[in-house]
Amino acid sequence: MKMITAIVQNDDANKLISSLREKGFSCTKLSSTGGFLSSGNTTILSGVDDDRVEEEIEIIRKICKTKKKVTAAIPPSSFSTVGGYLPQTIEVTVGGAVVFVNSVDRFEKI
Ligand code: 2BA
Repeated sequence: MKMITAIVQNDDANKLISSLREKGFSCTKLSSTGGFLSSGNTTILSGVDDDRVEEEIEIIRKICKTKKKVTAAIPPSSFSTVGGYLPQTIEVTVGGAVVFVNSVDRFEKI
């Protein structure tokens, strides 16, 4: 078994969860915050049999699209050091999804 951890944009999360459930994948949705932009995103945890990992990743790939976000050239988390200075903005490409696949040593429902 593997644990898929997918960090996705909030806009994509509900559609992704519905699609995963339709195909029989179990998942848990967590509210999370990106370290760079300090804005909300969604982390989805999904335990999946080894032979279905690629199928789940394909669903994530299909639904989670890249997006452009405009942020301060100095990320929001360091605003307090800037004082009255208005920082320049930069455009960053976020997502579609950041996906980690880890092996699960043991899985039990008790
Ligand atoms: P954030 O950390 O808020 O990053 C949002 C986007 O900002 C990133 O999109 C990337 O395009 C850009 N970015 C991040 N760090 C940067 C930097 N030092 N300089 C310039 N641009 C930077 P994604 O790469 O698609 O990441 C989306 C979200 O996924 C991240 O939100 C973070 O929550 C998570 N993430 C990405 N890589 C990760 C990792 N290695 N470990 C854990 N979480 C990760």
